[in-house]
Amino acid sequence: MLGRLFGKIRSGLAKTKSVFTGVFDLLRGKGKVDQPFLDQLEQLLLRADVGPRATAEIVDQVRQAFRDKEVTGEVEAFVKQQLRDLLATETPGINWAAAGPTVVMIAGVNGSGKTTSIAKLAKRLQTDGKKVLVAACDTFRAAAVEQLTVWAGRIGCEIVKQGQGADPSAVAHDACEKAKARGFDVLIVDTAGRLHTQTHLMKELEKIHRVVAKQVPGAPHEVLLVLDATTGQNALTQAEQFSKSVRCSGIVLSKLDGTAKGGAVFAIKQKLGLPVKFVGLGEQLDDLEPFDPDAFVGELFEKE
Ligand SMILES: Nc1nc2c(ncn2[C@@H]2O[C@H](COP(=O)(O)OP(=O)(O)OP(=O)(O)O)[C@@H](O)[C@H]2O)c(=O)[nH]1
Ligand SMILES: [Mg+2]
Repeated sequence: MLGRLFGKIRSGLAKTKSVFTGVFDLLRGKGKVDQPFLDQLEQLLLRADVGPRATAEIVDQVRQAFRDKEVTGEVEAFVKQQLRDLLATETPGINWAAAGPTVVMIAGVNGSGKTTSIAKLAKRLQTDGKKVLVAACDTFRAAAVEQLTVWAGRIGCEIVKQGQGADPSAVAHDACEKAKARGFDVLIVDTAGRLHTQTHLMKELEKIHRVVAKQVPGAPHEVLLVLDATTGQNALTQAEQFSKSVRCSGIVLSKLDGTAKGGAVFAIKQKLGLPVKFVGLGEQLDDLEPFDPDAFVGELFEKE
């Protein structure tokens, strides 16, 4: 089981890893930690989507610690530790409600992977023994309700839905009532894709937020923003803009399998302070993993 899981993370990270190869080749090479070395480290980290701020911080720390010293294994270990520290979080996994249902709201732009991630998360939590309910609050498109219904059927979890065009907050309200009355452990709320510039849709999201907060104490316990990893630094801009309207608690980074831009996790955490809680590694139900910073950094630096 562990081998298979590790294999999936490994293959899911293959593309991201290929751009980090330059970083570890440099760190495992010969020479001195001089200005050309630091410049090259900077270029390579930027190319790996680590982002300007996080990159500047790492390069600065390396300069301070090793200036004009020989490049040894210590420099590599130091950079790895810097990368791990960037991702360190006090709130890994789901923030569970002390009592009653835990409400997880999912938000993000169109097509970022929200509905698929919900299905994967529901499956994972159900496998862990939780009683899971999903709410189809993307009432914008008929196909969206249908999509979640198909996933729920496949997983064998219950769903609360209404017709297309229904008020998403009303669906959220019903779902909260059901979750409380029927002893569900988790309610996962799907929402329609939206851009932060669509003011009325952002207001709608805030309304869903208000409704669940009123229905369930402490809810929403998580507001997870689903970001498409293939968009790299754009994902960062999206996260920044979304979190201005809705208080997000963490990120689901989807489609990591299809991109070399996974280094964006460093930029996201560094710039927004939002932890990446789960990563999507494919289109199937089993392709979601809790994000483990140590394993992530370790894997990036693992030689083939
Ligand atoms: N390769 C890969 N594809 C993914 C992953 N997650 C989602 N997808 C695909 O991305 C596409 C969009 O996924 P959805 O879950 O429908 O995205 P959404 O955010 O709900 O979309 P809207 O509701 O239209 O805003 C689908 O084709 C998914 O199969 C992932 O981790 N890896
Ligand atoms: Mg969707």
